[in-house]
Amino acid sequence: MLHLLSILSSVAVASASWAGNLNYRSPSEHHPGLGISIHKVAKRNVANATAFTPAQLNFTHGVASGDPYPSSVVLWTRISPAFDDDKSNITVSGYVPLYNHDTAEYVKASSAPVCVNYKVGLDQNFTRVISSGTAYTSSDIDYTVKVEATGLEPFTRYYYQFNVCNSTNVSPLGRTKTSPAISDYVSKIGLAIYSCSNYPFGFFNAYGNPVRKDSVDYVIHLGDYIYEYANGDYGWGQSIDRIPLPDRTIYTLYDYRKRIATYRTDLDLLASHQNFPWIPVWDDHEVADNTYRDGEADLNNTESSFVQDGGVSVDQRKMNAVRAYFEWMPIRQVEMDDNLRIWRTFSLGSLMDLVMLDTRQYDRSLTDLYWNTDYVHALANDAGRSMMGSRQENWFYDQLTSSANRGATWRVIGSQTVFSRVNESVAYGNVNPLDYDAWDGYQANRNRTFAHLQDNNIGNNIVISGDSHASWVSDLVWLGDSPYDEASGNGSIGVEFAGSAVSSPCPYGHNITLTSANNYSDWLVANNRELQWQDLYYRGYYELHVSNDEVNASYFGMPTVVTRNPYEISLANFTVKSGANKLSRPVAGGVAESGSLKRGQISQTNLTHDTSNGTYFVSMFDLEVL
Ligand SMILES: *[C@@H]1O[C@H](CO)[C@@H](O)[C@H](O)[C@H]1NC(C)=O
Ligand SMILES: *[C@@H]1O[C@H](CO)[C@@H](O)[C@H](O)[C@H]1NC(C)=O
Ligand SMILES: *[C@@H]1O[C@H](CO)[C@@H](O)[C@H](O)[C@H]1NC(C)=O
Ligand SMILES: *[C@@H]1O[C@H](CO)[C@@H](O)[C@H](O)[C@H]1NC(C)=O
Ligand SMILES: *[C@@H]1O[C@H](CO)[C@@H](O)[C@H](O)[C@H]1NC(C)=O
Ligand SMILES: *[C@@H]1O[C@H](CO)[C@@H](O)[C@H](O)[C@H]1NC(C)=O
Ligand SMILES: *[C@@H]1O[C@H](CO)[C@@H](O)[C@H](O)[C@H]1NC(C)=O
Ligand SMILES: *[C@@H]1O[C@H](CO)[C@@H](O)[C@H](O)[C@H]1NC(C)=O
Ligand SMILES: *[C@@H]1O[C@H](CO)[C@@H](O)[C@H](O)[C@H]1NC(C)=O
Ligand SMILES: *[C@@H]1O[C@H](CO)[C@@H](O)[C@H](O)[C@H]1NC(C)=O
Ligand SMILES: *[C@@H]1O[C@H](CO)[C@@H](O)[C@H](O)[C@H]1NC(C)=O
Ligand SMILES: CC(=O)N[C@H]1CO[C@H](CO)[C@@H](O)[C@@H]1O
Repeated sequence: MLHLLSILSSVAVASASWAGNLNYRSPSEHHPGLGISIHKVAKRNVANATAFTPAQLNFTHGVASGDPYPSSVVLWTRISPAFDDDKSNITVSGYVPLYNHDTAEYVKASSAPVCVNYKVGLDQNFTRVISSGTAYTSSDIDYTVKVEATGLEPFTRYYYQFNVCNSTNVSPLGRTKTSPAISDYVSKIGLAIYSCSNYPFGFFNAYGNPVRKDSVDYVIHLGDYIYEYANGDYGWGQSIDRIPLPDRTIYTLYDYRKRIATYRTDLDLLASHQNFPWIPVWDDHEVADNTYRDGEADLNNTESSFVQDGGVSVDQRKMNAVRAYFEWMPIRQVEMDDNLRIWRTFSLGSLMDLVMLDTRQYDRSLTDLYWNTDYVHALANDAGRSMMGSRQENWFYDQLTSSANRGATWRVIGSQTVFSRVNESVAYGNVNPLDYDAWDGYQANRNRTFAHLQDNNIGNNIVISGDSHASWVSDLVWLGDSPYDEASGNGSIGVEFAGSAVSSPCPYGHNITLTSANNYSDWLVANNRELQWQDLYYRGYYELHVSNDEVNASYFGMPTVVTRNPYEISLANFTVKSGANKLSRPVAGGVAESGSLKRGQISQTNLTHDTSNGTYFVSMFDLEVL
């Protein structure tokens, strides 16, 4: 208590440390309902501080890092007197009820803030501390801590650790890596790319495998990091002892916090956050199913559900979801004044620019809400439709141009949904054969993207996408506009790698057999000219290894996700040569393990590799740390 008062007696120091926790400004500093008044919180805590002893506090959910820049990186942890999440929420008026964990009541009187130090060093022993600082957290932000460690060197591996101020209560040891400086030459960058991790449908083994192999530099998540459903509505958590809490459809701020916190108990997810910096974006399920700018599929939003806050208008449920996401994810707030902005670019040396889009929450035109599919189908080719909104679209095209102008070898574009046209009439029927919630429902936006690349002669484009729970590898082709030869790949202006789900089930049948899945894949590959390989059966992820001469994509399938295990199967490997703008032929070297490969073989050898095998596994951390 004494130390606490002494820290806070220096107003300047204290407010700097409060502001140092980015979550007090999250997601927007300038809108009362979307941010927290640091001044009020600091004052409240000075008046009635009841300090927790270090022994009462736990680092409940490990550590994480993300959004690497050449000289800084975002570090995250949670240090709390309770494992449970905070039940207080922010109302439009700015009133902050505080939850007292002992009496289980909402009270006005405050608990004391928690003070943490963090340090960053080049080795695990912190022989030399390169960056350090102090930050506060409190119930207002669910006891999360998010700081930016600065003064770092480009493309360098660092270790970091938090501790409760003036105590030996330390967090797990984290490892991270800054990005290369914008014009530096880098020979190779490895990325592990994920989407669609659904807790009650399986263990997140896919997250753990690159940790065990130590095979990449950064982790990309293209969204559906959590799902909003009750287990009974979408999940088989009962059978694998993975019930997502709170076990109901989630709406409130507490609900979203608790749901992310539950996911963040998966040991492989924790290991990935602890070992690699993440660059994530959201898709729809971070809020709800099939969201767009103004609504979602399972709730008809009304005007009164929208919170008006300065120039900002956000649906209340979306606001809760966004707030919890910013509290829990190690990401930056690119632009505090633009609510919901998450789209951003990472320049990774002269090698590549990674352009991360938000084709979902920010400013997407009406989507397929299931009762309006015919209508959205009718609109799908309307010139006015956008997945991003004009502000983000203009920014996107500018990013592509400036990336080419600065001479970055590759442009990697992170999209939530599958970009390429996919005729799925084999599953959907002939009336509405496309997925109108994906880019097929927003053809004008896709055309504008193609036109921009084509008109400005911008090559070496790789689209990465998720959302679909299946793997799709295609030449990037403006069908109907450019002549395309599916055998040679001529006429393509890039490649799309769409990845399967970490654990969300196969879209063609939750417990589909391999034979049945591969039969569907055969149909899809036969009826979509630009689609070169497709697999429905395996849950998994892929790695992208980018060098100046070529990009290699390696797809991995999980033999099973109903147990925690370190096994994986190599499904297919692809190469894109610099300047070729298409998949190298023969695609996948002519052989894939599963699915369907155009002009190629399916081997089905089922060679399962153990990623915990000694030659792969270099772990200095105890994965069972929790
Ligand atoms: C913190 O962790 C310790 C040891 O794991 C446990 O005994 C204690 O109950 C935890 N405290 C809280 C507040 O969760
Ligand atoms: C401090 O606690 C006292 C007694 O519980 C209460 O009356 C007062 O309102 C509190 N002050 C603040 C600023 O919360
Ligand atoms: C860290 O310290 C331990 C024990 O003092 C020592 O065995 C280890 O080699 C050191 N590691 C590094 C990277 O300096
Ligand atoms: C805020 O918390 C109260 C009390 O739990 C709850 O009734 C209300 O629905 C919550 N509102 C939001 C927006 O989360
Ligand atoms: C939303 O409104 C549409 C049109 O009135 C209706 O068909 C649909 O069932 C409603 N959905 C929900 C979830 O209430
Ligand atoms: C989808 O494929 C089927 C079978 O090849 C074809 O009959 C149908 O016209 C296609 N639909 C579209 C929109 O391309
Ligand atoms: C998109 O491009 C295709 C191929 O040129 C064309 O058929 C379609 O009408 C275009 N749609 C829009 C909205 O530009
Ligand atoms: C599918 O598999 C899961 C996990 O093993 C199981 O819980 C579920 O009951 C199965 N569903 C069906 C319809 O067989
Ligand atoms: C992919 O490449 C790796 C490394 O060369 C190899 O071990 C693996 O068998 C390949 N997978 C397939 C399906 O060809
Ligand atoms: C692959 O092999 C494992 C172990 O032999 C087996 O359990 C699994 O069913 C096989 N998977 C397929 C898709 O054949
Ligand atoms: C690695 O795998 C090989 C082949 O299965 C096995 O012979 C070897 O013992 C394994 N090594 C370890 C450390 O598990
Ligand atoms: C006695 C002591 O070590 N006090 C320290 C407690 O922590 C704060 C914040 O890190 C330091 O400023 C004090 O020196």
